[in-house]
Amino acid sequence: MTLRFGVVGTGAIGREHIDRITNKLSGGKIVAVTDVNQESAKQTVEIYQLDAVVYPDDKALIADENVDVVLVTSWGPAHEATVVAAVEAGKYVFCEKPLATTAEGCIRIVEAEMKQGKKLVQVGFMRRYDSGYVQLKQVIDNNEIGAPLMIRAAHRNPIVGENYTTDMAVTDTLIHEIDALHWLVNDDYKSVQVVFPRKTKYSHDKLQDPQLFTIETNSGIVMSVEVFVNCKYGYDIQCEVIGEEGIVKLPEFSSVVMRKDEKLSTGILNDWKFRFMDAYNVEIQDFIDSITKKGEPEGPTAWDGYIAAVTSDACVKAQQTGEKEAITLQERPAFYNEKELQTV
Ligand code: NAI
Ligand code: ISE
Repeated sequence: MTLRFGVVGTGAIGREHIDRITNKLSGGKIVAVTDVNQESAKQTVEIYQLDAVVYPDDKALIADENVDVVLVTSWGPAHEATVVAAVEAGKYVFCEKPLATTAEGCIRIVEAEMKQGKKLVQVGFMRRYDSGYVQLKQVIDNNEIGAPLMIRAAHRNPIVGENYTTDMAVTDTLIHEIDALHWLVNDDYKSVQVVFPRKTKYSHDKLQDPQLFTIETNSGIVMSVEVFVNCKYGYDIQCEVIGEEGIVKLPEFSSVVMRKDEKLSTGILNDWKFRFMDAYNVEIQDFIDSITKKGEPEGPTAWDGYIAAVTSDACVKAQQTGEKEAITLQERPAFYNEKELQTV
């Protein structure tokens, strides 16, 4: 069986996913595309030599009976409407982060999905498929370092554009840690506080950079997460979990070690595309395989999208108030209890 994908949004990551589904993975095929920029949609069909219909909008694409899965890679604010419409039409959905830009929007998706009586939606939190994070999770789940007490993490991008603002450090960037860290320790968040250190000269008026988030979980684990998006030197993701019996750290991305000019050096990547290339491949292959074999996606759920949205709102509020802000989730519906927080 081949899953037939319709893609909404043919920008950077939309094209990356089209390329991997078409040329790298198995069991999926792109049969339809759309973009508010119709030229981009048409170009994408040409570049990847797709046998796909170009639709004027997401509604027309969702209505195509040849589309089994809607791949949502448009801008964040457009996600909710597309996901709700696709779920109501009974289609599977793979949605890039954020699932929706508000917690209320995520709840609307959750309700639409529960009405269909089965899981249809997976959110693109690819860190859960990165081999380093998977190893960290195994160590924690096997109780090898005892109870986790603290986490030190960093999300560093070499540079961001002029349109990247202070809140985007949360909604665009920290959101990956927000998802990955509660999944790692299997605990929900309780509160967050933000500190702004001295600002780098490479930032601009509308961006406080770097930022330091202190996030506490219900069991009392304290996580210190740095977001620094003009760090200059590369794309660098760090995570260290300090437990009662030991410490475990995300492996460095593997790279050759060079001896040259009286120096010993290893490269650092400069883009998320390269750092998480394998994770994106595993993530989408797993999405295809679990639907094909089990009839449901098994990765991060719409409820995980909701947790991320609530936490992200609290983090943005904490940026504004400087105070410790509560992170309060609704009760998890039983629908999302089964097979929750999956590993690969
Ligand atoms: P982009 O700006 O390169 O592409 C977005 C495309 O969506 C554009 O071509 C735009 O014209 C189109 N679009 C916007 N609204 C639309 C609508 N209502 N209907 C149809 N098309 C629409 O952005 P990029 O970087 O590809 O990001 C897309 C999404 O993927 C964002 O939500 C972003 O946060 C997420 N993302 C996730 C990453 C990850 O690591 N998981 C990495 C990069 C992006
Ligand atoms: C981007 O949208 C992503 O999702 C990347 O994974 C992240 O590292 C980057 O900061 C975001 O802008």
